[in-house]
This record gives sequence, C-alpha cells and structure tokens, in this order.
Amino acid sequence: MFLDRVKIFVKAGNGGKGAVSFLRNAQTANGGPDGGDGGRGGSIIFKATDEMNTLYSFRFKKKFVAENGADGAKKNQTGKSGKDEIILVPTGTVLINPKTDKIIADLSENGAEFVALRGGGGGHGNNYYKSSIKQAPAYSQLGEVVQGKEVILELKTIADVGLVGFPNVGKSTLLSVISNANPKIANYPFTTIYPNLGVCEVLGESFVVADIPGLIEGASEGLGLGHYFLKHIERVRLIVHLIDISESEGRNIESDYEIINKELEKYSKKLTTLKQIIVFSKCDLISEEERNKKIEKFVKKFKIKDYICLSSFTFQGVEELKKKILENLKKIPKTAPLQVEEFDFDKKDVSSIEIKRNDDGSFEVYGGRIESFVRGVVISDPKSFAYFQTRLKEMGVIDMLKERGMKNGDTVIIKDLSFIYEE
Ligand SMILES: Nc1nc2c(ncn2[C@@H]2O[C@H](COP(=O)(O)OP(=O)(O)OP(=O)(O)O)[C@@H](O)[C@H]2O)c(=O)[nH]1
Ligand SMILES: [Mg+2]
Repeated sequence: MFLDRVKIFVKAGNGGKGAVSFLRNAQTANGGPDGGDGGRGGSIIFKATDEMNTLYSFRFKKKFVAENGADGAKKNQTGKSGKDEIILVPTGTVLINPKTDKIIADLSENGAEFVALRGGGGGHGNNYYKSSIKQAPAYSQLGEVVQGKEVILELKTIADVGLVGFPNVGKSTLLSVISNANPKIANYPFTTIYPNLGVCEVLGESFVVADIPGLIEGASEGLGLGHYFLKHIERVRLIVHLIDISESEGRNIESDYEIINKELEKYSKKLTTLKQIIVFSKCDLISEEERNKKIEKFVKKFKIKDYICLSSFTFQGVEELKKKILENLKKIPKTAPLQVEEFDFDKKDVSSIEIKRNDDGSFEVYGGRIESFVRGVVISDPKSFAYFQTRLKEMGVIDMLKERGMKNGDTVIIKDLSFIYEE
C-alpha cells in the first residue's frame, strides 16, 4: 500500500528537575547549596531524505517521543539533555497542523530539517536560588513539561517532469528507459500503484521524472487511483503526456488526450498552465503510414505543433525526448517550496486551565497555565505555598473548582502536590 498522507503524534521531551543538594565534606560541615539545573528535553526534528520515497514506515509507527532531560544532581551537575528525536521523511513531505489545516513546513530539499517542537527547559537547582538573604534554599524548580501534538505528513513528490497518460500506455516502461528507475511493468492497467521517481541524465545534466499512475476519467473525483497521486504533479514544471498511438485495447488517442487533460484541469487550474510535451507511445506497433495518418488528424484537431513519436522497445524518439525535456526545463524556473502558513506550531500552551475529577473523588488541576505557574513558585517552600494559594484564587482556579462541586475537606491535586481544601 502506498501511503502519502498520515497523521502522527509527536512530543518533545520534558525538562529535568533542578536538584536540591548541599555541599558536605570533611572541610565544610555546612556547605552551600550545590544542586544543579535539570537538563533540557529533546526536540522533535523532521529531516528530509532522498533515501525514502513513501510514508510507508509511518503506517506502523505513529508516535514519536523525544527523550526527557535528566534531573540535576549534586556538585552543581546539570542534568543530561534529552536526545532529540529525528524523524526521517521523504523529500517533498509537507507538514500540516491538523487543528488548523495549515502548512507548518515544506521539506522540499534533501537534508532539510525542521524543528517542530522544542524540548522543555530544565528546572533550576537550589544553587540558583542562593542569595544574600537566602543562603540555604531547600527547594528547586520543576522542569518544563511540554504537551504532545498531532501533525499530518503529506507527501508531494518533488520532480521536474511528470509522466501522465492512461493506464498501460507505457509510462513506467519509458521511465525505466530514460532514467535509473526500475519500476514494475506489465501488460495490464494499474500496474503502478504509487508514483515512481527516476533521475534522467542527458548532455551532462540531470532532472527528476515522476511516473504518475492511475489517471482515468473521473480521477479528480476519486475514480481509479489517480486522485491519490494528482498531488504529486502539483509541483512538476513540465508534463510529458503519453498517448498510445497503437490504440490497443480499444483506446482512442483523441478522447484519451481530452480526458486526461480534463482531469488535470479539474484537479488544479495551475496544471493547465504547464507546458506539455506530447509523446505518441508504442509507435513500433503500427506502420508508419497508419501512424502519420492518425497524427495528422490529431495535431490538426488540437493545434499541436510539437510532438514526438516514441518506442521504448526500439528506442525511437528516446534521445530526442530527453533533449527536448532538458531544453524546456531550462526555460522554466524551479518551483518554490510551499508557503508556510503557520509559524507558531511550537507555541507553548500557557493559557489553559483544566479540571478533572478522579475516581477517588479528588480534583486534579492541570493545563498549560498551571504548568507554567507551578514552575514559577516553589511549592515545597512554606512561604511560597502561601503565595501559591493566593494566586490560585486570583487566577479563578478556586471558583472553577467550586463550580465543579468542590467542598470543604475535598482533596485537590496540582502536579505532585496534593492538599485538602478548607475555606
Ligand atoms: N510494443 C510496445 N510495448 C510497450 C512499449 N512501452 C510499453 N509497452 C508495453 O505496454 C505495457 C504497459 O506498460 P507500462 O509501462 O507498465 O504502462 P504504464 O503506463 O506504466 O501502466 P500503468 O502503470 O498501469 O499506469 C507493458 O506490457 C509494456 O511492455 C513500447 O514502446 N512498445
Ligand atoms: Mg506503470
């Protein structure tokens, strides 16, 4: 199965907790605080590679979690940073935020990297809180907790040239003849079930050709396989349109040509603006006389000036086609990557406050606003705890809890702190 759109879950690593520690050795009975900071969590990084050409591997693995940062330690040792999670994707993969349907990155070049989610920051160790007033702080800061997110990967093949035409007209055979690709070829329609890419070399230069399979009438509305693959020709700069001149299996060159063009147009108006090179394929199968008669009628009807008669078996027209493609490509600028529509995918949630009721009747408060607030106060310190209570009230958390049915004597859990509510 070919997979060119998949939703996965990604989560960067949380930051490690700062340490609480005091220096003790033979010389210093009461040494100063020496708890180190927590390490930063690993990031989620996408990296494009030409080694892959489908999203197939994501069918089995859909969850990617980067390593958490390690906690700080004594002797001011900073915790080890979490390892980044590098997710390899085929070149041409576009990342989309499923919540907004907007493009967050286009990995259109081999080796391109995109940091989708940054790891959480490490918490400060107690050494950080040492001051002239507070010589022995016995608290540290929690690491930053980051939330996971869903992201859609969509593959939009990067090729200079797209080979289009009805099933069985010889697209894959031609690709195998002009490029290094080795696609499956057989005498039945829909042999190719995903786009093949090949690099074609001519006159010391090269370009990438994609074989776009499965186009038939109605493809743009979901018939055949074509609708899966039309997105792969969105980025080509030139179309090579194959028409089976032998008209085997009841094909008709004129209606074939019209139908394919109509499907391209229905899918995207932009495709109609692309230059097409018309190739009459399998020309070894009919006599020159018959061929000329058909072509004459065809070019007159569609006012076509430029075409090539080609056979992948006798190689007639193959060199001519390669040169013509190169000549045309030189005149057409490279397609730019897709416009990024959303830049703040990695924006941390700092506003949400959620409450859930646990099975044992306790209330649990969580959410981005709580996470960032809790990191700012040291709740294990009694003075800070008083401040913490006041702020909870000011933030409206107490009212929210009451609305959810909290009464005197109920347990409230916030992070690793649990307390009994009393008016
Ligand atoms: N005689 C002749 N047969 C050809 C030529 N090119 C391809 N064929 C044959 O036509 C059949 C279809 O070829 P493919 O290359 O698989 O066709 P396709 O357009 O890729 O077909 P789908 O993948 O089904 O869309 C195979 O049996 C090929 O051997 C040619 O130039 N001459
Ligand atoms: Mg094929």
